[in-house]
Amino acid sequence: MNTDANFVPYVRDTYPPEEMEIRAKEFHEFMEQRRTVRQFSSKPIPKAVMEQIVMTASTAPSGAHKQPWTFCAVSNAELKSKIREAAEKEEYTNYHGRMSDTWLKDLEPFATDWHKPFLEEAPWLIIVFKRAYELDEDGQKHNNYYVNESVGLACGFLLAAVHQAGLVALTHTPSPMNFLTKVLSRPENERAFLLIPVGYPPEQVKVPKLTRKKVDQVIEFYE
Ligand code: IYR
Repeated sequence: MNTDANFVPYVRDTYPPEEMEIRAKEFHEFMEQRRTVRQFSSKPIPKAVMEQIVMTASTAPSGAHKQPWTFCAVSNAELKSKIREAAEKEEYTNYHGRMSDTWLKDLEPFATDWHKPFLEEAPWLIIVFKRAYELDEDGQKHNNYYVNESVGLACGFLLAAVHQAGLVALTHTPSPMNFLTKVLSRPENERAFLLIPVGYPPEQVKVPKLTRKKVDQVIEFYE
């Protein structure tokens, strides 16, 4: 029902083209500095920072504004150990037969293996759950919409917020991830989507020597 009462005025600053270009360029330069990091300092990060980062993620657009996500922020050492143990068990199987030779070859530049020490080292693990449906008071199921798209967008916003805070993150996909439902006692309408360790980078950390696609490799203009 699109009655006027459902709508409120929206005002935001706009910029002339030159300033727009500078702002867009500066944001690009800022985001170009983001790198995925696989080692973390164990230096603590205040809960309030994590809360702000998650609330930025939660500003993402979502299907019918259902915000079909739950972010579990884990700093508890015992839980982190449990998560590491279960993830390494799955990853061992992945690296010893479940992943194709081509896949393993594609991963060589990143020097990954089944060991996942970052799951204990990082001060925070954010486990992102997607919510396939909601249950009302009568136990009726109400499906959410475009759940993968929505939660993917929220994770993108989260990574940008982590970067803005001067922290680093890893988008980790232990596979399969269903052990997280059990370890974190999540309800049956939630499925683990991504596991994102967040922390300070350790001093003198190294990252793979990568280049990003150039402008003409990623944009096709139709003018
Ligand atoms: N989930 C595994 C393997 C892995 C897969 C891809 I694609 C990566 O970009 C990185 C790792 C792991 O976390 O090691």
